[in-house]
Amino acid sequence: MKTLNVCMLGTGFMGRAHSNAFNQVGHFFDLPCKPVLKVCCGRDKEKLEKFQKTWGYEETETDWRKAIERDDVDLIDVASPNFLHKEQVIAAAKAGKMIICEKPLAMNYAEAVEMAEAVEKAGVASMVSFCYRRNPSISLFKQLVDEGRVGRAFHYRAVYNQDYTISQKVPVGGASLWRLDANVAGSGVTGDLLAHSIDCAEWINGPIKKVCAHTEIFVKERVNAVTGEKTPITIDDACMFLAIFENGSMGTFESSRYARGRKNFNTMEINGENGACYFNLEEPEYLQFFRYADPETGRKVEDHLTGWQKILVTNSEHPYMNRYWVPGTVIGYEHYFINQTADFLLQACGETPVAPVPTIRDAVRTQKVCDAVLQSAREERWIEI
Ligand code: SOE
Repeated sequence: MKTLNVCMLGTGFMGRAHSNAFNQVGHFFDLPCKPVLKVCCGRDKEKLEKFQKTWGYEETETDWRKAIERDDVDLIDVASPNFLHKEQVIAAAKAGKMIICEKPLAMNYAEAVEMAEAVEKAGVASMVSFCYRRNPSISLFKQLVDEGRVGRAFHYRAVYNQDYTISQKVPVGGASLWRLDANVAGSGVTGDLLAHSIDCAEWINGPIKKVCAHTEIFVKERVNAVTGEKTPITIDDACMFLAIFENGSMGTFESSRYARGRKNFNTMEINGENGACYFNLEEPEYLQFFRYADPETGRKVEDHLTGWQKILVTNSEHPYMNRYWVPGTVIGYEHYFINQTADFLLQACGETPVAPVPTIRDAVRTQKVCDAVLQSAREERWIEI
């Protein structure tokens, strides 16, 4: 079988999630090629060596430019902090490598456009890691909408809340808290969390036409984990925005890292003429579906039978589930990464994925909406996308 040598840039949370996916994907999917963990790259030597041993990389490299240019590498996986994405993706494209990039794609829309142009010029396969699309319940959510079971959409609602920055004592910067530093992350919850919500929303309900947002910074200063100095915080800690979709439906989006009690609370709901769907990542194996009318006949479901149905998404007929265990047994967070890696490898090798992957060009669109949200908050007005 053809092998595909992987170079991983980054040894943090996402470096681990992606490495695990490469190790596991061949156990569950019939692939035309076998990923080989060739080299991992990071700046901290000790951490890098531990990472290499844990995930089984053949070699290590501390200079990402050298790693990208290696002749024995086919695929660059950009799992580094956001400010590095642009340079690394463009270098990978110029070197003719396939690219997987973590979200948010870039620090801003202008960077994202440059990246997409470089990738298209090089003609290389790409994917941005919007992993939640590959949760089987969210995939089923999209399937039901595409099958017309929701019908004309009126409302779309997304919430993505966490609570890990409430304490003023949480520092900014360093390996674990770079997401609070505007120079490293680009934006706060808008790029980190709402990018997921926007990606799913547009995938399921079509393009957003305009947005009106408000953002908040609750803790204005934090100690920098590296320098020990007090540093002003400039990223959005919380963001809420209204959206109008091109199909005429109305959207509300809310995200915060100050939602006490919420750890990774990612929900989405659509309400249409024929039905509704609701997903909550705290119960990731379920999709809730309200059937009002049959999409084919238009006939209304009998009154005494209408109500929310809680579908346990573990049957072999459900997206991705025929690759795993028997009905009734659930899969978890790491499987969204395994599923997206399978789709990427299938698509890149000319075979049919379960669902087409979001390319770097697709993610430019998400970045455009994120930028419009932040602009709207700054200028306190509606912004057309
Ligand atoms: C932030 O805490 C974070 O790790 C995001 O960066 C991920 O994209 C999200 O899926 C989980 O939360």
